Amino acid sequence: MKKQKELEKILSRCLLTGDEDMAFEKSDELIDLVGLQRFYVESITNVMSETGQMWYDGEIGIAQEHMITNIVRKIVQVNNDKIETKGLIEGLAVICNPEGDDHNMSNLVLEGLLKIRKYRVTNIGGNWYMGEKTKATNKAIVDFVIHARPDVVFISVTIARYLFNAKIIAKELLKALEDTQIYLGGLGTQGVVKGELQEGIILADKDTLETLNKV
Ligand code: B12
Repeated sequence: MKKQKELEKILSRCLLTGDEDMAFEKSDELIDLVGLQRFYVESITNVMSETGQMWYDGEIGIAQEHMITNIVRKIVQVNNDKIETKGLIEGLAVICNPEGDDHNMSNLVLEGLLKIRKYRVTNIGGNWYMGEKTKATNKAIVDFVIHARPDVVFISVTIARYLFNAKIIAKELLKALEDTQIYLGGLGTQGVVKGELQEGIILADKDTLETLNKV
């Protein structure tokens, strides 16, 4: 635990200075120490929330935050690519964000965690903001997922004001996909209380691995 915290601190420092090579090196050390899954749900989340805090406190600018986000994204993508996906697959998963929400690092992390569990993953997260066309955007997301007929859908919402959109997407998917597990999670769901979601929509646990192990 102490070693993990120390390494996370060094990783944060490498990211702050834009030292990509050292950031990769420290990430590899962390993965050796705690494993890829805990690196994703603990180290990446810790380092990113610390980055957010520094930006919030005015210690770093938005450009520096973007630089850090871009390096971390590379680290997650490189590690996701290393996950072996040979043999029988468990099922198909689609990961998405609601219209308006630009936070998609969680999608990449979830992609890796599902890949480890032998899911074939389609990630349609990205910058879905399309001016005033909220309804059309949500429909595009819903239509895509329905057409894919996945076994599992992960809807990730970070900004609470887009929770409404996420709920609309979940509701539409629930109507059309009888045998699909529909999960709603992310920082934007923190204020959601048990029972608030429509029956059939699963609220992700704060402990992401707890949820992933039940999929
Ligand atoms: C990077 C970042 C950005 C980047 C996003 C880049 C990108 N393409 O992703 C940029 C700069 C674009 C950005 C913009 C904004 N951001 Co921002 N951002 C962050 C930051 C620093 C890191 C987020 C991150 O990548 N975390 C790492 C991932 C892996 O962690 P995670 O998302 O929590 O996911 C974990 C779990 O939640 C879970 N999970 C997530 N979804 C799901 C779904 C399911 C089904 C399951 C099972 C699990 C699960 O899995 C992960 C592993 O455990 C956070 C700070 C923080 N505390 O996180 C702020 C933060 C999220 N942003 C915030 C804000 C306010 C904004 C802006 C509104 C700022 C502004 N004034 O413009 C804009 C909004 C833009 C938009 N329309 O979306 C606030 C959100 C507060 C709130 N909840 O409403 C935060 C918390 C910063 C803060 N302290 O104020 N941001």
